[in-house]
Amino acid sequence: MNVGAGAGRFLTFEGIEGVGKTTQVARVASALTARGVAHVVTREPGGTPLAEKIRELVLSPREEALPPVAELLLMFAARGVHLANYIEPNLSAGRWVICDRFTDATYAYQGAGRGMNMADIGRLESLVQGPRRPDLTLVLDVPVAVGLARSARRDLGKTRDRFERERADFFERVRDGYLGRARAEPERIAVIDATRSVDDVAAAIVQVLESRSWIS
Ligand code: Z5A
Repeated sequence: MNVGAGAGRFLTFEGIEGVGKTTQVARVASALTARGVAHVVTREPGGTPLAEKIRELVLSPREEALPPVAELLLMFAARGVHLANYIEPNLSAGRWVICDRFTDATYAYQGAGRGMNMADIGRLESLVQGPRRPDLTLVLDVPVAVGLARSARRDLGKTRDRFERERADFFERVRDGYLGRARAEPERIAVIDATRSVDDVAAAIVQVLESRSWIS
């Protein structure tokens, strides 16, 4: 769904673990604040009190296995809540929504990573989202070893969640999944080389927004 004049824009950030999404979401939010652009920042899975409960269910390691199909359905259950109760009302009010992960993560993690059927994911996407898609998705890209090293440094001594316990080959499939989606939808998805410094990555993202004349 493309936004009309005056409506909020829907921006999503994607990438494997540790690429710097959270860091860059904060930077883009500052850039929008500096330009007087009304916006909210949110994340998936989660973003509302109820959707955050689902996040806790999906991410917490526990003894009983969470089968991939249940993981997939929980991602979309959280998304349905988040869209109805937070994303759509903010877009309707004219605010930009900056979201740390969205449905491209489902294609990359549950599809490319876990091997769930892409057509099934597409059906759930239509069911839950109707025509709503991000206006722009920024895939922050680094080699898997770089992302994992960054998150290991950040999380030293902390308990790792269900995804952080995955091995490098899982994240290689996820990264390939993102890059494949970017090749298939180059107008919506911009790949940003995130091996550079935080400032350089932030500047590259602002440049993408300026090149679309969304900000100046
Ligand atoms: N998931 C899914 O499977 N399916 C779905 O549909 C959705 C999600 C929506 C949620 O995790 C998990 O849910 C996610 C996929 C799954 N699991 N994984 N993996 P999350 O989004 O909450 O957390 P995350 O994806 O693991 O992100 P992260 O580890 O928090 O990383 P990040 O936000 O991309 O990075 P960061 O915290 O901004 O930076 C990491 C560290 O690197 C930190 O110390 C920074 O200071 C540093 N950093 C950042 N940028 C740089 C640069 N440019 N140079 C050097 N160092 C840097």
